[in-house]
Amino acid sequence: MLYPLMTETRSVLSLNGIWSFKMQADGEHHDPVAPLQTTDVMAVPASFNDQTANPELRQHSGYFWYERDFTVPAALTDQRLSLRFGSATHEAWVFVNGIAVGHHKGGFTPFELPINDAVQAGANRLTVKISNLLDHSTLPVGNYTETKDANGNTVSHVDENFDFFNYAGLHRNVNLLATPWNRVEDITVTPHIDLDTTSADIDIAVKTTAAATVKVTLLDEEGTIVATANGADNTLHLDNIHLWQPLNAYLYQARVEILDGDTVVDSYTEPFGLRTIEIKSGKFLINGEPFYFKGFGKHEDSYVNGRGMNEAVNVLDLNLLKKIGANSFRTSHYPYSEEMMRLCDREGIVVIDEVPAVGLMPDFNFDISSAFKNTENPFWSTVKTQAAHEQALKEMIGRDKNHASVVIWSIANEPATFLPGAHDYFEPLFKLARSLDTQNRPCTYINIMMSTPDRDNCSDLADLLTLNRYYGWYLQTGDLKAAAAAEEAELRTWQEKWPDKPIMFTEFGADTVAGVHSSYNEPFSEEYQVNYYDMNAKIFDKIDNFVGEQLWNFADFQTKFGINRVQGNKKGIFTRSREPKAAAIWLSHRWNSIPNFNYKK
Ligand code: GCB
Repeated sequence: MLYPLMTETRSVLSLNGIWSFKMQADGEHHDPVAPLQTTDVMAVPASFNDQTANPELRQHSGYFWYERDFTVPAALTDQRLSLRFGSATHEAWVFVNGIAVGHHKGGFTPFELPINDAVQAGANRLTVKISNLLDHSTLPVGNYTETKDANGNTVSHVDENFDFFNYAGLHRNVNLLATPWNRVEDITVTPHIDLDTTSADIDIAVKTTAAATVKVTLLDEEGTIVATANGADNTLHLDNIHLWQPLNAYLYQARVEILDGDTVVDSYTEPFGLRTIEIKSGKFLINGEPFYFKGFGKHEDSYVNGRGMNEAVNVLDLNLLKKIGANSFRTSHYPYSEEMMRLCDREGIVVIDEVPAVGLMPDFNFDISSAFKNTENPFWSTVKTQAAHEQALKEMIGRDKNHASVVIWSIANEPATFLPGAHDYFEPLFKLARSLDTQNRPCTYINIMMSTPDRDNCSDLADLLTLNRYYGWYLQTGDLKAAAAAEEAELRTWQEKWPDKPIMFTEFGADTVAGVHSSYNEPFSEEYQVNYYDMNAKIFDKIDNFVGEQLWNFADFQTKFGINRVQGNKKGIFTRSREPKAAAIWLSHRWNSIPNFNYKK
């Protein structure tokens, strides 16, 4: 799906700002034919949860209404008008002037709804009903229950089956788009790069809404035309190419035009980078060289905005990431905003892109040792997420397929692959992901600690082994010596079992309360976090096929209430307000001395 761009033929009008807002109380209904009766307001884009001073609203599970007026300029009414939501979390029903114009389920991907039949030039009213409900058919997976209140009304409850707060609302940009009727609908860029001759054949496939005369122009970073072609399916040849390199990005632009004689009917420009990705003999090669991942699992999470897009925080996070010597992150546990993906392309940040498939386990809790015993749970025969999972993969890959920054698709975070039935569930999803990506990026799932080499049922499906391990935290708590022995033994077993698959940690970490110190290496202290990372680093350096360390987490983040969390998860290297803990200094020394390439000879 194309990002909304203003071009000579297209207008993008922002509908961000202050909207009217109303929580739908249990037993209440609202007919969008009438304007919303409310005095509450919410800023968009942002989660609604942390903008309110009302605890009941913050925690409410159910339905919410957003509404605002907007003006359609008369000059645009001849064009195709649509509303485009960067995301609406988790399900949205959209009405214009009380008329239903569309619906979307899935809280982390964009959708666009045509509205010509519902709008007029001048004043219009836009109403959006949102649900934040999750259950065993949605991604993420929530535990849904109902009770009755004193008036007999149904009260919904969602218990997150995962470790982040269920923020909701209009999380990303809302725009009114005016585009030509005959327009460019999609562009797929597939480079075939010859590293020896530094040349590339670039397939550009253009989807238009009707048969059209298409012209493609490739421009380099200076804006110089480097190739042109006519037609919707073309291969353009470039010599002396500039590669997109980690932390040294180079972006070309593909300008795609629909022509009617000399008249430009539609015009759209898609940025893209040239880089190769290959897995060979246990190494992860970018542009032919063994790459070492240094970085983080992150969250879209900041004060007040919640999970809402916060571009200033995105810029700061990438600056901190570069300063600490990192080169990559994972979009744990859902696709991040399109703005963040474009920023990563531009900054040369390497991204593992993840669908919101989190919570695919029987019962989320922190007692890992008990789950080791639970090997016969029929979870995979009861879960109903297959359709949502397919849709989420289609929408994520459809949105992000052209991003040079994306080097791996993550098909799930910590699914219970140690339980029977996991392989049957995942095999079609891996097939689907591979069929959707013309760039053939490696696919993986993020392996949970209980899925050890002897118990995991799915590692044959993944191109590499991406492991989340908490030796020294959830297991061997406070005993780094025992943790080190267990961790090294497991890594060696994986390497023996799959000698050609690169191995990396996609999570490892220790909760650390900034300002807590200890002379006794106590868990939760800043000292323990440093020692924990030091212990891990020594093991990583001993394992030949270990190609990267993405720790958990970049910053402290908000979670649901619970006895294991004090105002959220404290495994950040930075606090939630992005101040460094002691481990940030330690990491900066380590990572700034590890090259991006050829670390493991
Ligand atoms: C995990 C999850 C992540 C949690 C983390 C933790 O394995 O993937 O979502 O936040 O552990 O801190 O427990």
